Amino acid sequence: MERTFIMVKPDGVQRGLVGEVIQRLECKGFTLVGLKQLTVSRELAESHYAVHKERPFFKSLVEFITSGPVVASVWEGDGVVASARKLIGATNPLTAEPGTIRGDFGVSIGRNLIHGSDAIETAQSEVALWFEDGELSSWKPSITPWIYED
Ligand code: IDP
Repeated sequence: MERTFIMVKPDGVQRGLVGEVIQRLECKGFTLVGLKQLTVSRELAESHYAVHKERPFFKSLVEFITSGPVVASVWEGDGVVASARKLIGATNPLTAEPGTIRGDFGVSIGRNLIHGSDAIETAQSEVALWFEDGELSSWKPSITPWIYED
């Protein structure tokens, strides 16, 4: 089953949106398989955002992500990577559609509340970067037949 990595960033934690994010993903029908709050080290932040290391906002992004606790999670479900990106909305909250997390709760690109893996391969490497195997639970919710036809 497909998995994705979702992180509520320090602004989302400070604003009390952790429950809202979890609820939206649960209500959609995805399964939570890993969850933890942590304060991110510089090393982890730089690895996570390595693809952006030449961008002008890289330094402030790393400083921001390491500035307070984040809530890291792993979710499972059919098409979860692309679907979670839709639930999250566009990178800039000002242009993100209403009904998306960023569209409903944010106004600034540097405070866009949440991260979600952008592709299946990225999701696999991000899950491995943020979680040990023993921190993830493989389980099948008993409600599964009410979410999937087979
Ligand atoms: P994504 O989070 O929607 O996948 P990316 O382009 O991968 O967007 O950028 C990673 C993160 O870097 C964004 O979520 C945002 O926090 C930050 N970021 C991207 N572009 C800018 C910018 O132009 N100014 C400040 N921060 C930015």
